Amino acid sequence: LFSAVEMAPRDPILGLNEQFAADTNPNKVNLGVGVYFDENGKLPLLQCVQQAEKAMMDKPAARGYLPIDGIAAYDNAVKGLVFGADSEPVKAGRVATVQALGGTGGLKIGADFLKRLNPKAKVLISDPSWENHRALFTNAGFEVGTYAYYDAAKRGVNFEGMLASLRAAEAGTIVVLHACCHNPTGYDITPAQWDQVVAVVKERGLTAFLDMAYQGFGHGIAEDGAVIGKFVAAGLLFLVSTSFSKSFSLYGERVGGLSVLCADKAEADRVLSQLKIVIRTNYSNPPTHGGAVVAAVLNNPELRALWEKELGEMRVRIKAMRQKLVDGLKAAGVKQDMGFITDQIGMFSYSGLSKDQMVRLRTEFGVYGTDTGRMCVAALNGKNIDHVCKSIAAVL
Ligand code: PLP
Ligand code: TYF
Repeated sequence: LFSAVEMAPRDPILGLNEQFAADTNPNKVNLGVGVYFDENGKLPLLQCVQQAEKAMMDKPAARGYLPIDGIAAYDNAVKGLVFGADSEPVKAGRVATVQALGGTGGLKIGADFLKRLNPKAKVLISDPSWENHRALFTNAGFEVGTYAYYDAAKRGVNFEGMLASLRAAEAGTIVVLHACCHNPTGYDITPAQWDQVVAVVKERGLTAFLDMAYQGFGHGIAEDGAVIGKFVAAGLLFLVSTSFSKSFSLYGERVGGLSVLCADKAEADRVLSQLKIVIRTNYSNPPTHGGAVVAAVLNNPELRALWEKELGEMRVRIKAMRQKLVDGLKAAGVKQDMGFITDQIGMFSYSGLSKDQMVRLRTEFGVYGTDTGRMCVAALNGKNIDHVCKSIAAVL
């Protein structure tokens, strides 16, 4: 029955983890996968999460099935975070939000829903993008193309190219946009450039699908969320996927969501009913624990303040590591200006290193990044940074 099944290629990023685990180099550093590690190189368990979990343990609850669209208090908290609790769309009840299995789950529910709605639509992702964007939308049945984004020579965004790609897209094209902290490049567009993107999306009748996997890792929770307000203000209807994997350090709990902004409440009710069919026919309903923890934190003022503080600390530490990387590379003898690393934002740095250099980093020095030159600066710390700087200097 399965004799003709071929071996599928490994995920280029998650596959690196296996290679890293097998590496016996005592100085090895994993800058491959996008995971935040603290100053001690440990995956943090946030205090706000621990406190919410303690409170839950004190009052143990049975675990029946959740509603198909998840915990209501969770969905409301997601709406508040994405659109603002007092925003017009939330107050008008025109946002349909469902709990999803991480940000990936939110993207997949959205993709399946859009495929039913407009089967002929094409999808555009940034060039480059998180590789799973292409795979996920392709598997949902879409033809996936790219819009211009990264300019390697300039070390930044090819914004004119981006606008030109969007202007050339057919009406109805689904455009996947990184709301903040672009993965993999680390280069975001400015608020003024977002205004121009919003205008083109509106003019050309495109469908924006905002992927918000790093809210709070850029400039702040509200600052990173402000891009959503721009689409709302333009009167657009669009989709937003949310991930709490990074912002709550709850990677394995698979907590995320999908929000669809509709014209009015009646439309949102109809859209929600369709999202529920997508969910029901895939996995029936989401798991309880992660959503309950995030809802408990976001809906309790003290825990929420603690979360904002802890998220702020992660954000600030990543920025400090970027500066240390720039300084350390200089001290290690790198002649070229590496200052672009502090222009980038979020968890990643597109280092500009070639595939050969990345392979050397891995095999000779135990420093793991992706072949494309992406490094997760959120995994740097005071102990591993010297080794990373010296290793990069050696391959440059
Ligand atoms: N979208 C982007 C741009 C990401 O980098 C990630 C990374 O994890 C995701 C979505 C998926 O998030 P999750 O792990 O919550 O599924
Ligand atoms: O880009 C990253 O490293 C994270 C984690 O298939 C990730 O977004 C990577 C690959 C993948 C799922 C998650």
